[in-house]
Amino acid sequence: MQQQIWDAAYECMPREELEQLQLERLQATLNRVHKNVTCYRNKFNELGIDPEDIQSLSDLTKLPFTTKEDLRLNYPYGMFAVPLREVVRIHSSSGTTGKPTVVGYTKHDIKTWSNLVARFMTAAGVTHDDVVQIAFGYGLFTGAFGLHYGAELIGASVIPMGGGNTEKQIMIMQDYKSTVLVGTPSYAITLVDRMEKMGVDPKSLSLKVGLFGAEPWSEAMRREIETRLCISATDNYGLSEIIGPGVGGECQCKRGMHIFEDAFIPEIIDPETGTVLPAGSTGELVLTTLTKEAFPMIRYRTRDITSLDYTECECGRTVVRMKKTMGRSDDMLIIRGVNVFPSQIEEVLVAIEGCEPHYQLVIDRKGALDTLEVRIEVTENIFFDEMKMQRAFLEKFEKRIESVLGVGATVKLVEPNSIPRHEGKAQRVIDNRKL
Ligand code: DLL
Repeated sequence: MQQQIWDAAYECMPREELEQLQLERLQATLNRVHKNVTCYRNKFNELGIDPEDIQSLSDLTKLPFTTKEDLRLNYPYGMFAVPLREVVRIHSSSGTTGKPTVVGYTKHDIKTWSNLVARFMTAAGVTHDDVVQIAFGYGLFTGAFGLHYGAELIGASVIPMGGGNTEKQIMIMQDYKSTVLVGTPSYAITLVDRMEKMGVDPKSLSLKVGLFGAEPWSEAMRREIETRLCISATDNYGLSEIIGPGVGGECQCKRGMHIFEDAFIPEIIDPETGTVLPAGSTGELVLTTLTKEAFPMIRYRTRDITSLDYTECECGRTVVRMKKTMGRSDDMLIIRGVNVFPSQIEEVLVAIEGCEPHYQLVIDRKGALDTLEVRIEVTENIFFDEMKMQRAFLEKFEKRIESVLGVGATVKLVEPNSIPRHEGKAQRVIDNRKL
């Protein structure tokens, strides 16, 4: 498949050359963090590691992991590798509990970031002829600014719409002839639901591509978005601690998200033991940054569960692809001894007419027994249906959920839009057992 490539020199680099570049950049990064970041210096010293000891990429495993806890302990600026006067931007992660993590960018980091985002936007099919509507919230969250910079660098026309305001989004989409929609996949569903209610035919719009990310979504949800919105829907991945969006994204082959390996080294570890797993295994993604100045991260544990595919992609890019993430290792729930990923519910929901892929799991403990309640947003028709119909609907659900998850659950139907969203991301789990 003939596809545009933004930065072919890096995206299509032969692996041997790429690994040499990674090693040089890794060594430079290690020298800088050892010199400028007390947390890293202390950790390296404790293990008796000197940056000089890292002579090959396989030596990476000698280095300690960095976790969210390290960032919390060094709140707010303790992990910065440059003086604050060189930092031109501060963002913060969207966690819902405790202190947020604070991340910084130098002028050069903003350039790097824009370039990385331009790469995955180009891979998804965005060009300078496009009109890009950004439906992420502008603010401390990295989503809107990141995509905004990438689209501007490509030379597209950017509409900085921001999050929410669904009817206005639709009006702008119609009047300004937006061709690209950027946001969370769950917001794409909210938009298309509202369009249906307003009698707006998605075919009458100019939209052709959707760039969705910031939360897990299944292939079934992709199919639903693509058919209902009549667009090509692509996935992109990132996290504030690493750079925000721009770690990776799908090309038009949609067989995994290309990780830009000249800027990041990905590893997959066993989340229980920390051991690096062989290529192709599923485990927790660990990332090391190679080009960041203000906020370098060494072996950061993302908690996201995925696997890496090093085979060459049809698009011509040689960089590795990560699979859609299954969920987070810290989201994995053990309910009555069974491992449950909240995202498993989504596949069930998308297959049943009348419900939205918006759900929440509430776990409690009654005596020694864990209980699971699954709250599901349903369309208004079903919500206001007769009790008898609702009962039949609920029973169907409970059966399917039990067969997919392997544990029984009580299903509760809730009104559209009643599950809280944080930065547009739905809050999927409430675990009352920990309280
Ligand atoms: O969500 C950065 C971002 C913005 C990525 C816009 C893509 C688009 P945080 O708020 O720090 O940063 O949240 C990072 O969100 O560790 C994943 O658990 C989850 N996440 C991000 N992208 C995806 C994705 C931004 N495509 C956390 N699929 C990450 C699944 C995702 N989960």
